[in-house]
Amino acid sequence: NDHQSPVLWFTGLSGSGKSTITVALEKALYEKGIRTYRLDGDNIRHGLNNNLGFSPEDRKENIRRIGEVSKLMSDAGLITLTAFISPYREDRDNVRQLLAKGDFIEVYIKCSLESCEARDPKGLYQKARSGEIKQFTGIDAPYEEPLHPELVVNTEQNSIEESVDIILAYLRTNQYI
Ligand code: GGZ
Repeated sequence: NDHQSPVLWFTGLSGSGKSTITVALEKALYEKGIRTYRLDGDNIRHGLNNNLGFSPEDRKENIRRIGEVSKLMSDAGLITLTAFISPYREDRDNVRQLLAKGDFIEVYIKCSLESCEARDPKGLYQKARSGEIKQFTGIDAPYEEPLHPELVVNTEQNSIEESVDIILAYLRTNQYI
C-alpha cells in the first residue's frame, strides 16, 4: 500500500467549491477507469455523524471519524475524496498522522470569505449574519488555513475545469495515477 490510493483531503470555507470540484474530479477519474469514493456532508453528516453538530468538539469528532473511514476506503484501494470544511489545523494534522506518508494529500480550496459570502449558494451566510445560524465558519467560528498543503487551488482565479486539471496534474506528477 505504498502511495497506491491516497486520500485527497479537501478543506476550505463553505461555498469555496469543495463539493463541486470533488464531484468533477471524481467524474474525470472515473473516465480514466480509476476507482474512487467521495465522502461529503450528504453521506456522512446525514448518516454516520448524524449525532454531531458544529461545536468545536463535534467538528473535531466529525473529522476524526471521517479520517478513520477515509483510511478504510484507502486500504480498500479507492482514491478517496473528502469534502469537509475541516476548519481546525490540528484535526486535519491528526488525519495526516493516521495515514501512511504520502497517502494524505491536503488540498486547500482557497476562496476569500467575501467571495464565498457573495456566492452564498444555500443562503447560509445570510442566516449566519442575521444570527439565525450560530458558530458559522468564517462568521463566528474560525477557519484555520493550511500552512503546508500539498496543493492550493484558488477558485476565484480558476474555473472548476481548471481546478480539476491542476489536481490531475499533481496526481500524475507524483505518480498516484
Ligand atoms: C459551517 C455549516 C454550519 C456551521 C451548517 N458552520 O455549504 P454547505 O453548508 O453545504 O457546507 C457546510 C457544511 C459544513 O459541514 P462540515 O462537515 O464540512 O463541517 S466541519 O468540517 O467543520 O465539521 C454548510 C453546513 O454544513 N453548515 N451549519 N455552523 N457550516
